[in-house]
Amino acid sequence: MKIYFAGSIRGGREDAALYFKIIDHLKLFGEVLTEHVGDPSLTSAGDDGPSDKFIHDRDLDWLNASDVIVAEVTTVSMGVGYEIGRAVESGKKVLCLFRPDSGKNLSAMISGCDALTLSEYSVLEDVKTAIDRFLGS
Ligand code: 6IA
Repeated sequence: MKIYFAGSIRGGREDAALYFKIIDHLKLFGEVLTEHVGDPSLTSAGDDGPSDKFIHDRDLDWLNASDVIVAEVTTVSMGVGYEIGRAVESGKKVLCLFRPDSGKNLSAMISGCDALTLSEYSVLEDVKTAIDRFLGS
C-alpha cells in the first residue's frame, strides 16, 4: 500500500516530532511516500527541492500515486488543506487526525466534509488505534 502522509511544513513545525512517530506507525502498513514531512531537520524556513514548482509537482505525483492519505491537521497548513482537497476530489480515502486539546480550531471545510474520515485524539496511542481501524478496514 502506498501512503501519503501530510503534515505542516511552512504552517509551522511544532508537531514535527509527532509526525515522525505517526509515519513510523504508518510504515507497518506500507510505503510512506512523504517521509521527509517527519524529518526534524526540515524547518519551516528550510528547503528540500530546487524550487516550489518542483516540490508541488513532485508531491502531486506522489498524491496521485498513493492509495490513501493520512493528514495531521492540528497545525493549520495551507499546503495540507490543499492536499486534502485534491485527494478528496480524486476520490482517495482520506484520514484526518486532529488534537482538540491543542486549543486550535479545526476548519469547517475539514470537519464538515463527509468524504473524509476525521479522528480526534489526545495521545499517540489514540492515533495508532485510528490508523489501525482506518487502514485495516
Ligand atoms: O503549507 P505547508 O508548507 O505547511 O504544506 C505542507 C504540506 O505540503 C506537506 O504535507 C507536504 O506534503 C507539502 N509540502 C510543502 N512544502 C514541502 C516541501 N518543502 N517538501 C515536501 N513537501 C512539501 C518545502 C520547503 C519547506 C521546508 C520550506
